[in-house]
Amino acid sequence: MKLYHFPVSPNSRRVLAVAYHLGIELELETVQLPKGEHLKPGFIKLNPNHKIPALVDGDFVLWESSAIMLYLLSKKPGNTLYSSDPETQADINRWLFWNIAHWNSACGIFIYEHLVKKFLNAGDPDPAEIKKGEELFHRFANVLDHHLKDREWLVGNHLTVADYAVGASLDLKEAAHYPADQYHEIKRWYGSIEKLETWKKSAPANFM
Ligand SMILES: N[C@@H](CCC(=O)N[C@@H](CS)C(=O)NCC(=O)O)C(=O)O
Repeated sequence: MKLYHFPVSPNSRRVLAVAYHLGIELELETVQLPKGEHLKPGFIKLNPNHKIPALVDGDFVLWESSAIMLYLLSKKPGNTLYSSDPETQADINRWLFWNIAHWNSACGIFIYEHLVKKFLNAGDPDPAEIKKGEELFHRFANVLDHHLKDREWLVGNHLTVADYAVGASLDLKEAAHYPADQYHEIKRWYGSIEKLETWKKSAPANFM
């Protein structure tokens, strides 16, 4: 299986970490976003949204990081990152959807304003966008921080794909200036993710 990715992207990293965790070897193809490689016809054919990550498994092409993680999990039945219990499964899925719909999007505003714009020479962060980002970030960080009280992991009592999914959105929290200082439970939990060998292995070699 081949993963088209950009190493610095949290959307790529969550997939990579899950693949390492499952012991699935992926052929990696870097799509240089700063050079616009995701806009070239060859890549658009794979993902018309021109977004990484994208996975190619024979004739099957899959995009969206959460869908890719679930596909990888389905290749390793009985793995501990997912569950066959319907309630636990639904709970994990809840966090995967929440992440893409709310959390990742809130974090993405800071990534775009503080990092991507620099690489595109697109000017300084827009104060109105940062304000919108702060409102969204605090709204959802409060939910996450509250949920994590007295819990080691997001679902049940062991690491699941939900931790990789939601945690990856925090990957660029310092570089992109997330307003995250006050969220102590999130900090503690993310610290546990940072200690995982699979997480360390999925880190980009260079920042950009
Ligand atoms: N919801 C998508 C988000 C993917 C995404 O936003 N990827 C960014 C990099 S972090 C991208 O490729 N952006 C290029 C573009 O939008 O043109 C996923 O989970 O895979």
